[in-house]
Amino acid sequence: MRVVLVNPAHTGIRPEDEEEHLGLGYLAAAARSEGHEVTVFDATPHRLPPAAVARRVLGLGAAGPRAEGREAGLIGVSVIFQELIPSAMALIAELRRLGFSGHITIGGHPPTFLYRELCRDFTGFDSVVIGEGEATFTDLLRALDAGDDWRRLPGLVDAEALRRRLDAGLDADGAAAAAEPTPRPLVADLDELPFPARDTLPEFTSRPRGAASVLRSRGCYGDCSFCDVRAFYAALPGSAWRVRSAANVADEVEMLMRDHGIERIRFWDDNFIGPGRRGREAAEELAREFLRRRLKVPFSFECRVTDVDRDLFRLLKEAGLRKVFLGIESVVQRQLDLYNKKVTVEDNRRALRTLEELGLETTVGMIMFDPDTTMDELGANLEFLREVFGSWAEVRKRVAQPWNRLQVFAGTPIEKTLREQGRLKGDYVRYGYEFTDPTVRALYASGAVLRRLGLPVRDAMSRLRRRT
Ligand code: B12
Repeated sequence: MRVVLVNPAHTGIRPEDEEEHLGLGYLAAAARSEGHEVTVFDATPHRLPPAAVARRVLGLGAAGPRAEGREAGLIGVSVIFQELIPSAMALIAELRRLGFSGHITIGGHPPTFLYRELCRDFTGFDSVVIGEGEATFTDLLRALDAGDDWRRLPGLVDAEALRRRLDAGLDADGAAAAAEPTPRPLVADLDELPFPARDTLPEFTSRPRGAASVLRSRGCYGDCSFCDVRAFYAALPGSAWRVRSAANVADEVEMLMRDHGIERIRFWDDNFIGPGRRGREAAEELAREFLRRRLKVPFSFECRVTDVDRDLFRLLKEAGLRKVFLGIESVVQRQLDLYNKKVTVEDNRRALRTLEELGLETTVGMIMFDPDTTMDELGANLEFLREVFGSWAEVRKRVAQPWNRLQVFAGTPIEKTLREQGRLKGDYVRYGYEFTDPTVRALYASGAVLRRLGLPVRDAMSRLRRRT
């Protein structure tokens, strides 16, 4: 079957931060391994609006190398960011308006948690793939190709059936329960998955950027209240944290270096260091495999502060580790507890110190604004950042988004908490909440403006302090 996979443009990502969509690369490779003809169109590097993406996918107007869509049996639309739901739905509406009559399926983290709402609020798509997509997607293609019934496949929501039940006036819970998909077990052995089809992502692999994204494991043992990863994998039967063998990862990295001239690797594992001894041993094995093959490829990853272990990280550095992203989030214990980080302020300090001593470049993620943030807490976080990084210029370089506020995503514990407290505002595209402290509210708003002007956060604070 001819298949087109599409990612709507994420215009919120700065061009230098764009990453290849590994999920679509994995799906393309899985479908190809069963003989399907697959193309991928990631609209992010092109920054095209949904209507233009639909025309491009269907080969209307500017006929490019990807004019195959019209004859496709299936178009798959990825929704990995909640804020892209409107673009994805507009794209689907436009595909239908332009006459595409094949199957349209959607998948990703947001649809996994919001399939009921999406079926209630939008038409145009036929099915929703829940959770990890490879096996459900290939089953769907096989069934469509053979003319078999696809509606009751595990891991799949029949969107039309769910809409009918909702229209028939069943209450939302009853309707959902009646059309609940059968869970699809997680991929037990990640080594069995074919490598992401890199030729379907030419915008990235043909760029003279020299860096590629690789996914070595899936799942995280942490349970941070703002993150949906645990719910995404834990909702499905099977071990939520799985890691590829060191040899399998090194094979992919070698291929990227050989076939695509890649010189740097960014591992996008939810948490590079997995749980307990098994997690550490797997990281060690990878380091030893890189050293044994003399890959000498600089790499980066993200992990939890409590994973930073001097001996392990020394070995990883020897194997090529250069850069670590740590989700510090805060040095206020109330916030660390609210985010369920299960770490102390001292754990944060220790991890930063160890990485510094090992000479590893460290960037950190902070969530300084939550609904109950106080001015004193903001001050404590800013002081900490300045103390550990030495200057405000360095803070701006090392902190991914200093003015970050707690974002609420579907499927996360914080979504549930704020809803139960009656504090969740807005709809699922962009949940919001009010700050309790009016000064913090004003500061956040002014900070957003200052940020756009490129002024430092500290100025915003001192100006506001002078005014209050
Ligand atoms: C790499 C990455 C990025 C990259 C961009 C990735 C891209 N392609 O555009 C960068 C670094 C730019 C980024 C940025 C951000 N990210 Co990010 N990112 C990731 C990360 C770590 C890995 C993505 C990945 O490769 N996954 C692995 C593949 C295999 O999984 P997948 O993409 O989900 O695809 C599978 C299934 O979902 C499904 N599927 C997906 N699409 C489709 C489509 C079809 C048709 C089908 C059938 C199935 C299907 O099948 C796939 C194969 O199994 C994920 C975490 C994660 N586990 O996914 C977060 C994640 C996507 N990011 C997230 C967030 C919040 C952000 C930021 C907002 C963070 C921030 N505060 O700055 C920013 C947003 C950008 C901005 N406004 O600046 C959230 C999204 C939550 C949400 N519900 O919206 C995630 C889930 C992390 C989390 N747990 O909270 N991110």
